[in-house]
Amino acid sequence: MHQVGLVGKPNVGKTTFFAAATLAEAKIAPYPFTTIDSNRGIAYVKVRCVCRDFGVVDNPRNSLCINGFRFVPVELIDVAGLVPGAWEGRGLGNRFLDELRRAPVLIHVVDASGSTDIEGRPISLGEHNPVEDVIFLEKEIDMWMKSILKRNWREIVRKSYKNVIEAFYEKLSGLGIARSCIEEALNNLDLAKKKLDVWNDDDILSFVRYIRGKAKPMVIAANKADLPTAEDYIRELKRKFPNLVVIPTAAAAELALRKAAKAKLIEYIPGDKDFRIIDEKKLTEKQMKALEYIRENVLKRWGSTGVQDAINAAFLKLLRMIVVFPVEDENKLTDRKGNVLPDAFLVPNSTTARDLAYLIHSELGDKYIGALDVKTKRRYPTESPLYHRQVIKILVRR
Ligand SMILES: Nc1nc2c(ncn2[C@@H]2O[C@H](COP(=O)(O)OP(=O)(O)O)[C@@H](O)[C@H]2O)c(=O)[nH]1
Ligand SMILES: [Mg+2]
Repeated sequence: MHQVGLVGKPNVGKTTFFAAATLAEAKIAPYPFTTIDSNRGIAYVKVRCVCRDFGVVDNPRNSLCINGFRFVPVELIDVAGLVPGAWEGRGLGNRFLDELRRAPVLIHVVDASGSTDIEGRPISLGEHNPVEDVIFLEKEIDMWMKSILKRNWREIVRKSYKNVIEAFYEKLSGLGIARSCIEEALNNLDLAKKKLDVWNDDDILSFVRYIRGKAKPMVIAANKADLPTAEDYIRELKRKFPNLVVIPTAAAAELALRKAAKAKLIEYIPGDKDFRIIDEKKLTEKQMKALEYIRENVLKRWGSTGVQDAINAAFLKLLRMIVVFPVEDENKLTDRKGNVLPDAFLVPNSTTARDLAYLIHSELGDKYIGALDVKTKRRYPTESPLYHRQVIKILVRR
């Protein structure tokens, strides 16, 4: 399953975000535990389902369909809080960085209200600028990657005589970094022709910076957006980091809404711009006040709690993934067992029908002879990448 890591200093709301995002309406059969363990859980990418386009009622197996929205599971990791100096092993630094190795995309949760200092200690509202946190976290990761290279530098230099990319790849592949990314960094930074013997610290740093930006793209979840000091800081974050995706979030609000929905007190679907109270008599005065606070300070101000948007942005924007719906029967839109639109797959936007066949099953890949675009009922070219929300039938050799 695709992973996304939640990172940031302590007390910004990572665990609250995690709890909210992994509290689902229903559990999905193939994944028996909605929460895998204390810091790994199932969250969802939300896309418009194709069921309404086709006017059918679906029965999903690997995902959920709620009110015409398909929720595709992804694994969310609540990484230990990061404090300055983590790369040198401070705090839970090493654990933090180890978790980070595997995640191809990150959500950096910052306290946009400015009520926690650089190490996450509570301070008064607005006192700390979250822009510093973004700079600090990027630097931590850079320093950590740089330390890995520095530690192995002689070996890398020696191996580079034969093949520079392989020399780096050997040390960086464990962090989920591809050869193509290393090659791109060398070329774009004009380091391809510079012998490794004469690289200085700045060369190494700009190299890892480039790689980190590509291999560990980050959504900034500007959390605690309900608090009055958040608005200005969110504007500043967007201005200072035009290349990052900054999404205002209120994780605590999302958690409260999902809990209320689960308790059947309100109707609310993750990502919605409002909720509906089911029976006012069932709510205590305190609950009513809390819901009203959320409506005024989160939903009306920001359009949603942002939690679902942040997860969506990580996969659909940063990783440029798409969701496709394979079926076996192009008329009934079913699998062999008669399930309508059973599966939704989150895949890179470069995925072809043949790639998808292999993702589903290696045998299916081996027997692939073509594909049918179910919407048009035409053959879909084998070399063409699939498109978002495509319903596709894989044709196989018998
Ligand atoms: N006002 C407000 N407080 C929040 C929000 N999200 C989390 N918090 C609070 O921030 C504190 C730290 O949250 P926690 O999830 O434990 O942070 P972590 O250390 O990053 O995992 C808790 O008191 C939360 O209730 C939010 O959206 N708004
Ligand atoms: Mg936590």
